[in-house]
Amino acid sequence: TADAPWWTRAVVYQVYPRSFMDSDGDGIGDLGGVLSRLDHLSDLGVDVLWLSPVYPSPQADNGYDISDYQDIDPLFGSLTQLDELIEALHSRGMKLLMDLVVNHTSDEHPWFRESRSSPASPRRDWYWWRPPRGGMAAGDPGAEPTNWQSFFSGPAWTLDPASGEYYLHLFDRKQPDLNWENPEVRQAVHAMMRWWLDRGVDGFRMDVINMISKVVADDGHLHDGPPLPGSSLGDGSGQFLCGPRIHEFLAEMHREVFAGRDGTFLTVGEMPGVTVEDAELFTDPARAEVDMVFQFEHVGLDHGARKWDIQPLRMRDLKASFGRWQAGLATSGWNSLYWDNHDQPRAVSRFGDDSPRYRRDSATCLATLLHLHRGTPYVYQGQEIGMANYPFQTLDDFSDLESLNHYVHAVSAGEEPAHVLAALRKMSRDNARTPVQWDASPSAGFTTGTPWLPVNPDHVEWNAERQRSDDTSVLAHYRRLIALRHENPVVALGDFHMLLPDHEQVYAFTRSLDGEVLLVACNLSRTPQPLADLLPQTTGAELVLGNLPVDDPAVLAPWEARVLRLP
Ligand code: ISL
Repeated sequence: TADAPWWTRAVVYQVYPRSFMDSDGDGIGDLGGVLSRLDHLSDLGVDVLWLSPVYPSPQADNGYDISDYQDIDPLFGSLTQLDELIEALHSRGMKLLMDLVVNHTSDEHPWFRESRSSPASPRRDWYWWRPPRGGMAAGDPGAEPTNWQSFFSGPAWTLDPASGEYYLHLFDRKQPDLNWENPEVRQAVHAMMRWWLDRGVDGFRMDVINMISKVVADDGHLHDGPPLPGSSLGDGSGQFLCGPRIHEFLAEMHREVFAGRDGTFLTVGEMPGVTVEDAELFTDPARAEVDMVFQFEHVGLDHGARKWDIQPLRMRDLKASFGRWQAGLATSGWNSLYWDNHDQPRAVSRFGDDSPRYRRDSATCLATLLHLHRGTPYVYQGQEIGMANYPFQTLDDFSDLESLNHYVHAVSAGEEPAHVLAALRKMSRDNARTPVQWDASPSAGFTTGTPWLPVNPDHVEWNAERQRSDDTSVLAHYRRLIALRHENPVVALGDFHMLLPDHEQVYAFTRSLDGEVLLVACNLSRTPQPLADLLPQTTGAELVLGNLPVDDPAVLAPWEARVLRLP
């Protein structure tokens, strides 16, 4: 266990800078704000800060559309402040992960401007330019080179009238995909990454990194995907998720950027649709690709093909999924663990119970469950104080382009507006993007100006200041969980074994290492559960950490979580 990498004991905290803390009163969070709240992170005990994008950007997708990889957007501050942040984190023993968004750039990046300027441009081939589908005229309905649907609704291709060719964008039209087949593109990205490491950053969270390799025929042709029900578009994911050269590209990146460097780094690849089998290859240390991946299985269990088709989560599906990932990466590779992030609804509202009675208990129960799994836990800003979904009323309350595009497309395709809005309320990414609730003041201590997204009215009760001095708060519980991982090697490295796989209310498992066995039991319901009957081995076990005062050792109260040491 002594030679296990440092990140097996680490907890990562994600900052979405736009919504974290505003230092200049423009209503948008910034680096000055992050610098002013570092005590919050060191008090919590986290080891790594992952900073969502702060690079110059038109902000079409809140910074995931980058127009300059080697600077800071004035909206967020300056390179000098970024250097200060590196320094301030390092002096507190923390590390900084930058967000690496290189599947696509902004359409306002100089690379794309050059590429678009002419089919003869030396940068033309840095992006995916294709003529209209055979025999069709540019701009005709269905003339897009493939039928792929973009993740943000509509076709994944946009016509450039000047050349009569289309460019590919798996996300928004302002996010053209880079062509990783071109070695110059790869070299430019590697050089940029080295530049950041030389500046002192400690690694990268790699945005949709499993989409950089597309299936390309020898003649350069890209292929259609299966048609989507009720749409003229198709599902292209088979043509670009974990494509044929993905392992090669990541191994090359590792070689070109990290190999032979002094220091301790962390790389985590965001990989929608990745399978356990693929994840094991990506994270096998012997292959030197990435340290861990974000997988998406558990955040897909409560909806159908689209995230907007909401369905109830069945506990046995969650257990089967997490259990498979724990088993699949048990001997080589490593898991990252998360409930939510800036793209997902708030965990307590989605997986817990955000009613006043159970909000605190379910937030701490979910935290215990996740942090006791084997893997590196990620805390998304505000989760540590039990922040919940926002009470959106009308369409005007939403800001995210994914939500707004979906509304327009769904309604024009004949879906009932009230139904579409109901799904947005539950699933919109804006739920995660309201400002962090620092205190009970009118703008929650986030800004002296008008916040870019309204603060949740519940901040009067749910805020960091109030929880800081309360030993029973969600915040205090997170502090204890993080400390437990640091102190106890079983939490970091112990073997995982799922218990009661079919039980719909109790989520239980053991972790064991060198003869020490922890049993974790969580009641994910409002109904008391007969712990001693379900798991007799818990009788007389020592309580290591719980989220509620133990009323009856034989019974798990609603949303109670216990970490027990078995004799
Ligand atoms: O948010 C999603 C679910 O609706 C995903 O499809 C999401 O777009 C996907 O997880 C990729 O996310 C990342 O890349 C996007 C960016 O908008 C997200 O914020 C980012 O996390 C494009 O860069």
